[in-house]
Amino acid sequence: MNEVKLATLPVLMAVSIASAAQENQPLAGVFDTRPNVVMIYTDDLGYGDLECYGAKGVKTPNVNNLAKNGLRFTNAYTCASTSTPSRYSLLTGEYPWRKSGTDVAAGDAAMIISPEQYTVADVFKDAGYTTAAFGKWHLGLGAESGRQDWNAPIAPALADIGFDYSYIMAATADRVPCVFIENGKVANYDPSAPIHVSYKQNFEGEPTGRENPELLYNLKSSHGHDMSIVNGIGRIGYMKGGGSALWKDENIADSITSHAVEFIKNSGEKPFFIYFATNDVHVPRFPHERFREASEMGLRGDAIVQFDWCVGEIVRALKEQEVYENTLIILTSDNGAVLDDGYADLAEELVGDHSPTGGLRGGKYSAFEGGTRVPFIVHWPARIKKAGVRNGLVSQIDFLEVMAEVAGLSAASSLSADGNSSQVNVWLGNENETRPFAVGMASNHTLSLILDDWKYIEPKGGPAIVPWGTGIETGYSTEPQLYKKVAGEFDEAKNLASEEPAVLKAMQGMLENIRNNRNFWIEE
Ligand code: NG6
Ligand code: CA
Repeated sequence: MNEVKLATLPVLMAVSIASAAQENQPLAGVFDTRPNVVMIYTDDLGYGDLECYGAKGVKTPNVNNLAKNGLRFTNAYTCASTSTPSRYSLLTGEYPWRKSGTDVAAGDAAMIISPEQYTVADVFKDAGYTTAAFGKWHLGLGAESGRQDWNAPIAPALADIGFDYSYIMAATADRVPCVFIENGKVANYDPSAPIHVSYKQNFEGEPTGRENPELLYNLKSSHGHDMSIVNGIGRIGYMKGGGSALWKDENIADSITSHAVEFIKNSGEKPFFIYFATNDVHVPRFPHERFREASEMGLRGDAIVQFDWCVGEIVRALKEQEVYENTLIILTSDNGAVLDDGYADLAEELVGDHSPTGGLRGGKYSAFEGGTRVPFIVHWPARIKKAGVRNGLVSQIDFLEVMAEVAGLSAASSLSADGNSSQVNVWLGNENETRPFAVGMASNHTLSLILDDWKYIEPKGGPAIVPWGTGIETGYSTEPQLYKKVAGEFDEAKNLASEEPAVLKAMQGMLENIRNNRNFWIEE
């Protein structure tokens, strides 16, 4: 049983990484059937937050449809329990802990992915696709942190890492600057209100949430979020100006969706890749009026309904363009769920009997399952003929490599530091296949190693509860933790580290191998 399997584990294959991908050519023959690809990447949507994953008090009919007619995975992992590191890994295929500066980024962070790095957008461009990014970016812009001129074109930007078109928020909705950036320039730029941004000090005469709480007319902060006020909501960081370019939080979902729909309509003959990264359901949760009270859970539930509407609009546009059949839609989340993440939006008070993590321990920020296990749906009518639930392990680390396969790129060697192209079979639904392992990173960089039946959380000190008011258990401990799957779920209440020393040792060795070797893989 487990011992036998574990004994064969740490077999290592060190494969060199392609420094550039010029040698990659689209494969002849697959050209005409290559799908369009839409990656729908949600923010802070927990494992249990969609109706098709057991959500209560909220309806998600559009997502349910994708799950019903596609594949719904129950053991899919993101690479980290916060946004920036997860997104870094998703787009580059490199674990976030290999590269410094991939922690939750400020709104004035320099671009974290360097133009020399090969990204999933480059994969698609090399394969002859048109590429676009919409919504939350949170991976930095410009050459130097804190030195961007927001009143001029910013470089490097997304065009330098493979995106033909982009309409993004620099960081998060709770971080300044609160403007959309289209192809490296502030969208709807208002010359009468030049934009200044600082994460160090306020601009003279500008109100802040800390000093002027009476101006927080749309949402009050519960912790932090007490610097600049935009649209009656306190933010992280200081900004001045923006004028008519400032976003209204209630319109964010509409703005990114309408731009994505427009892009689909104008896509022309080439296949396209869309990275559609929603602001929902991150804080500040301030959905449009037409979604208010659409759920039984207040603003957080309403934001889920709004998200589902966005999915419906994308699907509708694909159908109108008659490309729905041959479009691969992947829907997943950057990290697990959180209720109170810094605004008094009653998420905790109104949650009722809904479990945002689907009963998993921990949540956003944590090493426990609630931090990195996420919804994961794959939908591609032309290709996936047998819909259903898949229980195999999946990791977002493979996105770049799997997409290279889907786009028909022939690669002489590995295209990423840590992804594995063979996982295309798992992603497209081969029932008998599973990833041999997944690695997750908590907010203090504690790593977890996940196998089919065992989960190991490495020892590292830290507070037992996220210290800034979310109430979430971190899973940090100075002791090693070893959890076993019981009836399909890791029992993260029962640490078996001292009872199962052989398993513990094997997993510790394997994690060290992964840490020390790019392209670590286990031979079948
Ligand atoms: C935290 C913020 C939280 C959220 C998070 C990043 C406070 C008190 N909390 O520091 O609100 O913005 O960073 O979330 O400021 S993420 O999903 O983008 O990683
Ligand atoms: Ca997030």
